[in-house]
Amino acid sequence: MRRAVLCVVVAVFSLGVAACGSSKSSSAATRTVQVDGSTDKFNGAFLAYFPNTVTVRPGDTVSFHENWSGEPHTVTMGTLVESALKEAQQAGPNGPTPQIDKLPSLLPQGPGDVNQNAAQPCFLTNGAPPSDGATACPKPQQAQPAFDGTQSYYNSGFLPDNDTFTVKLSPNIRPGTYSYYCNLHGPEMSGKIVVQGKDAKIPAQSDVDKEGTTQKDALVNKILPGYNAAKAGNAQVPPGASKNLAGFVDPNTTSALVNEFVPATIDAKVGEKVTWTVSGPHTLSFGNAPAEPGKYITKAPDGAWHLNAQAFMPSGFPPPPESTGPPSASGPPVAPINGGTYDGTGFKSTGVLTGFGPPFPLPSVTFTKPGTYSYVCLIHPKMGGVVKVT
Ligand SMILES: [Cu+2]
Repeated sequence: MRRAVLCVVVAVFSLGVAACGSSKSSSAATRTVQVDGSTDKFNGAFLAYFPNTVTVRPGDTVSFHENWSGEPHTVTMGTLVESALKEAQQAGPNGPTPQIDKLPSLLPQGPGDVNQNAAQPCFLTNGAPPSDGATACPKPQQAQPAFDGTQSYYNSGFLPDNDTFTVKLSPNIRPGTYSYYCNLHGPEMSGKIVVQGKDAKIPAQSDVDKEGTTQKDALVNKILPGYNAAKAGNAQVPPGASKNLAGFVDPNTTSALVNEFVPATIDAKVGEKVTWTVSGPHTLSFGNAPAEPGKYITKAPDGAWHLNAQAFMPSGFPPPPESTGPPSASGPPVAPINGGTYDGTGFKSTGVLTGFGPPFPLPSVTFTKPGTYSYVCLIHPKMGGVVKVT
């Protein structure tokens, strides 16, 4: 009798999901994790999964929902990833990560196309994905297999806007913790699937959502003071840099990027050289662009993903400075890139410039005619600004 009452109580509180007594085991649940995200505080990107840990049971499903910010992501797991992430964690932020380095990355380090071995879905029972970026994994013979925790490589491939990568967990997966990461952004963008026993009670989706929001808000709150200071004209920039910002990154919070030009409107005189400090990866693109902002990766009929190379190449600007390795505090604080003059004719673009520490790229343009010049970043949607020249 007592047991029956308890059964009802449990059923009410868990909406009938939890197992009751020794009756049938729980029915399978789906839990959704957000990939990247947005905030009403600024136009930005989050190199994170929200929440970064999700708890499920064998037979459940984890759905990864992509929120397109212009930063391309994947959800990539498997035993090769597991051991590479463990190594990276032990090595620390600047330590060597040979195992991660051996796994394919969505985009090449320098110029080139999307790497198909990282950008196309790949489900390998054992062995490594092809090392040649032009070669995709063999297509699965059947539908995407359930994830059983023993596959060597299990990769969503590139996730376009609003896409969902659905990971059905095998009923036979062993309880434990399974890690995944974004094969472009590396170990710093990673998350965990915690698999409990098959009769365990797991957090409801509303709790999962709440935790994700809390984690995202924490990132927003860390970056807001610096962003607000920049908006008020008090940007903290290295010596020789400009207070006109193309993007803002807090050095202590690299999982969040502000993708805005600050200030949004720059006033300049004819003949004045206008200079920006680039933080994060951006282009400054004037005139008719070869691609819409954020729409630089497209799928070919054969399933391959391709980069609009023109959108990423400089036009009317010198080539971006060669990267000489990771950002270093001892090097020069800025790298000036003189874009010459512009009178509003034609397409003029810096190409992709990246600043995550010194030397910050410092592109400049001298406007030779009065007018209002709009410009955008071709990587990040809704990242635009105006230079008013009088
Ligand atoms: Cu941008």
